[in-house]
Amino acid sequence: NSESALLSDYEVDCDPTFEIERSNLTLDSMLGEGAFGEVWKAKLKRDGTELDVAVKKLKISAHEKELIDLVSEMETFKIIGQHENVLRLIGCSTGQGPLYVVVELCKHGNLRDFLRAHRPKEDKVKKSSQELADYLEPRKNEIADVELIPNLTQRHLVQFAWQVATGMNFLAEKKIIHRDLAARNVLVSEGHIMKISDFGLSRDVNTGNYYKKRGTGRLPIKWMAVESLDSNVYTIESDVWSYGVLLWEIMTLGGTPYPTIAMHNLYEYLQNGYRMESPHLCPQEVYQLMQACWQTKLEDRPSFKMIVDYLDWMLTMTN
Ligand code: ACK
Repeated sequence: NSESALLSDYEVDCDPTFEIERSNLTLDSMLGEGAFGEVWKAKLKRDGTELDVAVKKLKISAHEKELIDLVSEMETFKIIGQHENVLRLIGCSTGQGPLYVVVELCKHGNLRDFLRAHRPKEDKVKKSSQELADYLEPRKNEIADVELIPNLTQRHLVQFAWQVATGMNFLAEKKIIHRDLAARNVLVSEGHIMKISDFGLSRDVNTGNYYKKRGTGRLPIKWMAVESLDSNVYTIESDVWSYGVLLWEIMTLGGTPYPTIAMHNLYEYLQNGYRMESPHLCPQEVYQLMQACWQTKLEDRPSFKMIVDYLDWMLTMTN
């Protein structure tokens, strides 16, 4: 199964508004890879200048399923439009050769690893067993381009959370459900701007055209709302639940949610009303927001608009 054979099977439409001439792209180095896809740092020649970009492409090992995922991610990108806190599609190369999806480059990598890079190296503070378990997890290779924020404060963290909520509010207005919101799927670009990414699973609730099962068959269990675990229901409100888990990840500098609970037991815990404790030194107002996001009843959870307003209020109060 070569990529071009797959492409010809599925006839990826050339969309002139987005088409990028393949010869204007130079792939420099690989930023990351999964089983079936790769992300490359690349240069795009455009109007006499060179722009740093990221290129998503499939590996030879990819199947039609992964191609469909990548194509629908691209289509979702196109209908989303532009927002500062949502990863922007620059264009794509369809025509002859493998499909390239070209997006803006986020030089600081994903939010989870970015936060983890800010943890003190030598930690003399006594830790709870939960935090300890989390610390023992191997740290991903440091990303070459990560510029640490000196003296990262709670305020920075709340600002990150505000940015993500703003991007999610924009998606919610467009009736897009993300379905895989997590710190690993938020990218950090120049100036520490948060960009929501990974629309491989997202779905336009108007048309239902963008529904897909997860590529690898793995589900983001620890980010899933109780009703998604229970009956596979995904809504804007289940994205709000995941946002609460992401907020927890932010306030723990990239902690792993429910570190002491095995994935197969999680549903029962949640059903019995168990929720994660407040992270160490987390402002009460932020923990209350997490708890609101984890309400069992969908209608009891705040909307992204309410979350943005609430965080706005917090940032104003602590200015
Ligand atoms: O965690 P990372 O550094 O951030 O490694 C993964 C890898 O590629 C596979 O997804 C990184 N990545 C994905 N999209 C981009 C992008 N637009 N800019 C920079 N890095 C990216 C991601």
